[in-house]
Amino acid sequence: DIRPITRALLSVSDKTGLVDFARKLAGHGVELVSTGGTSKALKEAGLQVRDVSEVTGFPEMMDGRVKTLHPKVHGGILAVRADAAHRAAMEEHGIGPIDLVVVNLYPFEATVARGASFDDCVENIDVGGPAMIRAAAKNHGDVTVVVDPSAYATVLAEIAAAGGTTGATRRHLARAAFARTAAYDGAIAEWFSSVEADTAPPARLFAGTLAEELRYGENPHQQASFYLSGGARPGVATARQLQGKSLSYNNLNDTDAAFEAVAEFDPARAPAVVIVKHANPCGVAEGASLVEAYRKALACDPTSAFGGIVALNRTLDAEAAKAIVEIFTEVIVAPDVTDEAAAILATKKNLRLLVTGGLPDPRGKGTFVKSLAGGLLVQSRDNAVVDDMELKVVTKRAPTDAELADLAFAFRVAKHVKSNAIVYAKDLATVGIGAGQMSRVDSARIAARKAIDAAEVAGLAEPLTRGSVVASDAFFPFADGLLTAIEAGATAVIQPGGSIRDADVIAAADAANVAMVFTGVRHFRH
Ligand code: 93A
Repeated sequence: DIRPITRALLSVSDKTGLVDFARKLAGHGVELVSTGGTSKALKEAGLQVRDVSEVTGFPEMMDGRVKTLHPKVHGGILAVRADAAHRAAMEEHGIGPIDLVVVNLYPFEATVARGASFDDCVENIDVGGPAMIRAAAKNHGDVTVVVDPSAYATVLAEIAAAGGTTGATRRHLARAAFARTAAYDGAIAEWFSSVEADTAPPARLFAGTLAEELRYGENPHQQASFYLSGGARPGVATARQLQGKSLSYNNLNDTDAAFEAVAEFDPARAPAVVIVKHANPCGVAEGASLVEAYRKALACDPTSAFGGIVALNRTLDAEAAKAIVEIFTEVIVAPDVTDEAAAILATKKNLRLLVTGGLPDPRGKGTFVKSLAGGLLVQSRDNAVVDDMELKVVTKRAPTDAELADLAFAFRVAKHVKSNAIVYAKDLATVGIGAGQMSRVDSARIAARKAIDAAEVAGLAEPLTRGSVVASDAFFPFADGLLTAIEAGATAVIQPGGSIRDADVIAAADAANVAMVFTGVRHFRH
């Protein structure tokens, strides 16, 4: 299924590699047809080019808005070569075949990015280019379409080897072509919603650019890929990987969870560390140094931390790096890393190290997309932060300052634990985390049980939940979950409140001299 190339239409805004490519095409006897600026560039390089206006019999007009939108162009691209009626139509109307379409579009995204005026952005919406790209991609059975200079070499190599392109390459290029026009239109729609109103729903739901084909998905029998959706937020998508194997689907998912969680902790206040397993934190702590924060986080659940993801809110230093490599860790992610720390990690070849260049703003806006069978769910990012909440003391006893600090800490963590989330904390470190249970009381029990296990590992007389505080991501529907926490040793509680049985829950707290605050804000996460 080799298709020879006799005539190429070149119309590109990004002229990278153009002259060299066109010269080599001409060397293979390909006739070159081109639009204004592209044609000029080729002629200046001494190549023989036919202007598209000569082919169409129309001048380029209306500031270039109409240059290639003509049957002599589109007929030449869309005609099915093996179809006698199509060939007859070509003959009748004097349409010559176009076997190769080389188009890259008006730089709409770059125009928006440089803050150009509304009219400037509109003028940079390409119409003729996408039409040719889509026509060529549709007719990939006969026609080769190239939308990016990175494909020039492949096309030349096939022409040199076989006198034309292979069907597999044409199909692959067609896919890339539709991906490009889809992303282009997505960017335009998104720009319109951004100028319309702050509140307009995102126009572009799944028009990211393919960053990487992943080895597999959550499981080896699932296929997966990783798309970038744009935006300059520091995070896993834009991070630089300094060492280690490429990231798997699960690595990316877990590392994102870890980094978003650690970003809740203002680096100006204290160093903080989050350890994640299966997208849930299994240890979180602030400390006087990163290494102290790491050891405190690790102590929460050292069993689960094995093979985990470690996220830090400050530049990773040598002391912390030494501590982290003491156990098997899959990924480390931090805003930056010192040379000394990087050298320590370099001894662990398989350890993946990501630097992000900064932390995302926990209060920043964003869009979350989740797929369900036959549709997508879209919501704004949970950017509520406990420091902004009006905490209401609902019990007879108010929390002490130390309890209050731990309560805010625990609620910050609970935001990043899958619901139902129960988080025990003491001295700005988690001491028990219950995640993802269908019943809140089970989460409270599991978190307490994990604290008992951690105490055993550490050889402590009693679990660290004694004298701890507890956070719940949503209200306690009954007193039972709270009673479990009190039994485990919690002396103060933070929760949204709002249950019809709040009075029962408050009475249970008062009976145990436990202090409780309501946040009025819920942090479900699923
Ligand atoms: O304004 S357009 O939408 N109308 C057209 O008919 C048309 N044909 C090609 N833009 C059109 N193009 C675009 O012009 C191509 O997609 C390419 O980006 C650009 C190349 O123009 P020049 O060769 O003049 O630099």
